[in-house]
Amino acid sequence: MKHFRNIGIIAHIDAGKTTLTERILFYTGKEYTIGEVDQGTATMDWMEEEQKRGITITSAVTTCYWKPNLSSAIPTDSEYRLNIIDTPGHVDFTAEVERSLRVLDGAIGVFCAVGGVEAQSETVWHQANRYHIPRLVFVNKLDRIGSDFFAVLSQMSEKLDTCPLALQIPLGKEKEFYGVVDLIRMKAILFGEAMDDKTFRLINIPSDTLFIAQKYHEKLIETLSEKDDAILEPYLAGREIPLHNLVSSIRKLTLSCKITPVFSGSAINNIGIQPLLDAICAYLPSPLDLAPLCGLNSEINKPAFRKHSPDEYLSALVFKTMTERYGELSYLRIYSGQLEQGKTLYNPRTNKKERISKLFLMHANQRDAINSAQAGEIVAVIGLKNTATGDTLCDTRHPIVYERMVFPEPVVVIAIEPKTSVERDKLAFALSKLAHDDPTFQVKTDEETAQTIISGMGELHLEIIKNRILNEYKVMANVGAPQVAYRETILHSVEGQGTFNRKIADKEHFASISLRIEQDKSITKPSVHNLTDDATPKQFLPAIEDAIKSSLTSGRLAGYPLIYLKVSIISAGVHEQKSSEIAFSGAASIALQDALKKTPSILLEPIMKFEILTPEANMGDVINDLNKRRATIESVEMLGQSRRIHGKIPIAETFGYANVLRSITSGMGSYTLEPADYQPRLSGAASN
Ligand SMILES: Nc1nc2c(ncn2[C@@H]2O[C@H](COP(=O)(O)OP(=O)(O)OP(=O)(O)O)[C@@H](O)[C@H]2O)c(=O)[nH]1
Ligand SMILES: [Mg+2]
Repeated sequence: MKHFRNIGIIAHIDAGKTTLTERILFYTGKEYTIGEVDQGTATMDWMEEEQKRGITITSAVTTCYWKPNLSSAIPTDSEYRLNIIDTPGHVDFTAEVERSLRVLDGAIGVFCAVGGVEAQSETVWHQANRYHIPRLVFVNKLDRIGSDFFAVLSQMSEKLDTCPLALQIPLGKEKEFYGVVDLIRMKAILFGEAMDDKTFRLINIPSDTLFIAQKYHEKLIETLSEKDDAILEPYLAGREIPLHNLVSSIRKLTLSCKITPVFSGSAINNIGIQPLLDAICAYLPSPLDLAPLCGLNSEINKPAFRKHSPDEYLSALVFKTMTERYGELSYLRIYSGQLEQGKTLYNPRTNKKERISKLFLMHANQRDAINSAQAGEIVAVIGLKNTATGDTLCDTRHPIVYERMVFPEPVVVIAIEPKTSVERDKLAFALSKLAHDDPTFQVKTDEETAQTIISGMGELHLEIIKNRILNEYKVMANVGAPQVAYRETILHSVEGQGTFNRKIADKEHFASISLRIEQDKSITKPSVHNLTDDATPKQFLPAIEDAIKSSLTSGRLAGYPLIYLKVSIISAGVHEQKSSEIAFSGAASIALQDALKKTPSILLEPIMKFEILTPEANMGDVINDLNKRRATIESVEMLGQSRRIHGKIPIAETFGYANVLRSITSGMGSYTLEPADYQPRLSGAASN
């Protein structure tokens, strides 16, 4: 396991993640030819929609092997096993990044040398911070006009709460970019020019780069000495620091997230790939470097721990499911123990046993059947019947539940209806499968109009889903225009009472509840809790919670879900014989409706954080147009001849913005949006 590396490739859209991953597949010998995003031949972008659009939509997993050959500081006789997940950069597919980061041990951030640290790179960086994932950065596209490696270093210091440590600097610039300088060994590395040439050469640093290389070498030693006493002491004594001491210091500081080593290259021109592969082995963690996992023993409701070891009881997390024509493929990260084909596992959430009928090692959409797998591996299985993304699977006699990942709420909705009644069942089937696999895609029926409403993270997300329904599931359906997924909240804190006293199937049911609801902007998903420990009998709390949460999915104002709400149970009336889950569930719903009647509700609209890149010449027009769209402009950044505008805008004002920006900037502008928060919508919103 010492030689396992589970890593993700994360960044802003178009930074070159897939292009880099394709090179990794080629250099490690996994693929014999290089797949290109632009030609629709990338192995990792295997979905039809991905190949057509040249963007990644779904995260793809692969396994390859690498024997380090550049760094004499790590043993070169061992082969490292790299399990890699290439993630999408578009914010609409943020769920793919979240679920991948949840099960990965390390990551490579890919930044464009022209765009620098762009919006989505910042977002995924913070996502990775939440999981304390050690990272390396690959500054890509150094062949592009306007590229600036050192500007990216400064942006990393300014925008990301990390200490970037350049372990390389580029050789040459823009079209003349031709290699990298290894600042640890103080050698230049040149790469074979032919596409299929995997060789590289170490030469002395050319004289025109020597001065700056020495400056950054000294900076490297200085930074390490500031953070690591093992380097400080020889540094102060003026002693030469052996190469392996530098490497082990960098490894130690990377694993504790105190520094981020930075590399340079041009994926499309095959520059800088082998040193990056060496660095993955040298600096990113193996599962053995990680702390034991903490979960919950669901039987006794107490914390439980598992070491990252094949000798422990089995535990694994399902991070992705993919519905296929003949069944469901579930992706697992095995944390402890060993898994064999035919084994029966336990899912504590559903309280059901699951049998693994087949086990696979995945390579994008291709699969190799295997008989067994162990702790530290990422595999896919078929045979699970009642297991969803986020579920833990474990040994049947030793239950453990790990923390689930949290996914954001959808912000855009569209109506969809079958063209004929024959298509109705087919549509329902397609929607349920798509929603099962994608936690940020939801399906709802409008109670008044009986229309099917689907919701997702943005226009592109829903467009892809629409195309999959029409092309993959072959359903003939009409799809409406995108509309805002509004929310509601209450204005005042109020109390409500509810009593349930009914005879159902010859059995009396009784319960009463008194509760308080109040607005709390720190809570996006409604939370329910007991005001005092004995406010309700504990065994009925889950039923009460479920009833309240389901009542909150439809507000009184316009039927939108309620958010920013805290519900406190003040007291409950119990009858020894008659109280039941049904009674408490009924009483909770009545009490909630009673409270909601007493306070006005307001409509909330999703506000998006935007980042717009425009040529300097068009900036005035872009800003004038934004002002008409209720946007708030927060700052403008200079990037050579371009300007990057940051701010916030209601999502309703962004539909079709791609065309608007294209026309203002003659196709030169680009933008990204990501959900920020919800703000009151003053009037005329409910009808969109
Ligand atoms: N000039 C230049 N272009 C590159 C380089 N690497 C990638 N590209 C181009 O950048 C575009 C995006 O590359 P991708 O690899 O699809 O980027 P990505 O980060 O995977 O994008 P998403 O998965 O959609 O977020 C493609 O047109 C690539 O050919 C590079 O080193 N130099
Ligand atoms: Mg990609």
